[in-house]
Amino acid sequence: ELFEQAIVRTPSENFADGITPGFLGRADTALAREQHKAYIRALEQCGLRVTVLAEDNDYPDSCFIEDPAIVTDRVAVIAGFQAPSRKGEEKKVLPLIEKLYGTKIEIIQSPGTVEGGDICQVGTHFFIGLSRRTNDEGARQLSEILKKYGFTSSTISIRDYKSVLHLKTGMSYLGDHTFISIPQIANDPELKAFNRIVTTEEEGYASNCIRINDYVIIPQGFDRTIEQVEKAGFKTIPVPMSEFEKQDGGLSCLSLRI
Ligand code: CIR
Repeated sequence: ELFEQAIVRTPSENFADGITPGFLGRADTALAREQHKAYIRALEQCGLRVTVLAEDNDYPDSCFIEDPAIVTDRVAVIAGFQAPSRKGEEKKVLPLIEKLYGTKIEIIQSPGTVEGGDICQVGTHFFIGLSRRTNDEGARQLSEILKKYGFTSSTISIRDYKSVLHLKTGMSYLGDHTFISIPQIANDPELKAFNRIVTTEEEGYASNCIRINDYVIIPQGFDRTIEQVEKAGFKTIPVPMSEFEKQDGGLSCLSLRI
């Protein structure tokens, strides 16, 4: 699949006040902004046109712009947040989504919740993560919507994996029939038919990476995983992610890719 453009949002002044498990210490907003710039450069290196939305201090987690919407080549789905402090972020991306998708927009309705980080596209199929953030009703609504637009879907539950926030926190599709995932998810029956690159426990964070056109953008410093991905035949662009990792945010989370 070819991508042409990406949407990102600059980390806000109060970025460090977002939801975090706290294990890795307090995030440094200035550094997060530096890292965000490097991320944009990596997207551009992959050939994407990048739209940078202004920081939004109403929502400290708003740079994680993958969560409020699910974008496809046929329809955009406005997500429904489970996380109370993030409810409303979806309204902030709506104007831009309307500009891009016109009437081809669907909305997850309460009590359904779906966060974009739980959605993993593989061609015309979508894996929907059942997580602490995406509930069964949200998944049901999303699968109906996808069906209406000619897509198929299935679910993968990550609710037993306490440290995994969203499905894509622990796995990514790299194209060419290949997944990368943390050890727990690698054995899920849904992934059986694919080639799998499995990270070590220690390098699980690097299982969230993104294939864009000819490259895989992947967190810097996860050398074993980067080597595995390169060995599998992919070209990598490592980018620094430490401040986003502190906020439980994955690399995919920082952009919407269309
Ligand atoms: C949150 O807990 O919602 C944010 N601190 C991080 C969201 C990261 N989203 C993602 O990896 N898809």
